[in-house]
This record gives sequence, C-alpha cells and structure tokens, in this order.
Amino acid sequence: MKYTLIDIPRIKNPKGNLAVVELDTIPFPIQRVYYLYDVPAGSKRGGHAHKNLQQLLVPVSGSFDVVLKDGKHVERITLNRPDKGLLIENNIWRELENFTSGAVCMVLASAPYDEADYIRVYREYLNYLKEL
Ligand code: T46
Repeated sequence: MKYTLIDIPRIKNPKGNLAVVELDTIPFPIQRVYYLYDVPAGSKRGGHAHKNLQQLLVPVSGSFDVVLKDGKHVERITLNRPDKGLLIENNIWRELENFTSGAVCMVLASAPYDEADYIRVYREYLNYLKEL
C-alpha cells in the first residue's frame, strides 16, 4: 500500500509547540493547501482516488480515521497527532470518517485542483487499476 506516516519536525516549548513542514519533509513541492473543518458528526469525506496527485494529510486539531484501499488491501489509520502526517501517493482510494468535534484536516497537495485527476466511482477505480 502506497502510504507513509511522516513525523513532522516540531519545536517543543512550554509556551506551546510548533510543527514545521519544509521542502525536505515531504517528497513533493507543495502546490496547494486546503483544510476540512466543521465536519458534522457522522459525516464521511473522500471516497475517491487520484490518478497523479500526492497529498499529506495532517490532523492539526482533533482526530479522524482514514481508510485506504488499493484494490487488494484495506487499512484504517487513525490520525490524532498534529506532528504526524499521512502521505498518500497516487492511485490509492481514501475515505475519511469518525471526525471528532472541532477536528481539522489540513492537506498539502502536489498539484492544483483538477477534477480530471479524480476517480470517484469505486468500480471505475478497480477497472483503472487493471489498465495500469
Ligand atoms: C482528499 C480529501 C482529504 C475545489 O474546488 N478545490 C479543491 O482544492 C478541493 C480539494 C475541492 N474543491 C471542490 C470540489 C468539490 O466541488 O470542493 C468540493 C468538495 O470536494 P471533495 O468532494 O473532493 O472533498 P472531499 O473532502 O471529499 O475530498 C478532499 C479532496 O478532494 C481529496 O483529494 O483526499 O479531501
């Protein structure tokens, strides 16, 4: 499964901690930053794969689960530390759920938004994998 948990370098301080993502923290130059917030209880996000996009998901507040599928394996990863990010490479199906109240999912992305890069139907995703 093409994912990696990344330790985000942090500077600890009794006055509050500081985490830094720099060019060498992740394997791509950041082209876009967006974040999910005010996610209602029970709501699910994601439910798609990307043909080319790579992303780092960071739970800057609260926690949520990410379910990853690659057509053969399924993995559930709980993200609950602002200094631990989940790097998801391309061609991986992802579903996000179990957001706690006030949770914020910040995403650092390798490319600008492009709807043509999405596969939003699971059956189409499985067919796409067969063509690779
Ligand atoms: C992912 C998870 C974690 C934009 O116009 N620009 C953007 O940069 C994004 C990300 C979305 N949009 C539009 C497209 C849709 O009309 O915002 C709407 C909601 O997007 P989507 O249904 O893709 O949102 P999520 O939360 O299901 O998925 C997003 C990312 O799309 C996806 O890459 O991994 O967050």
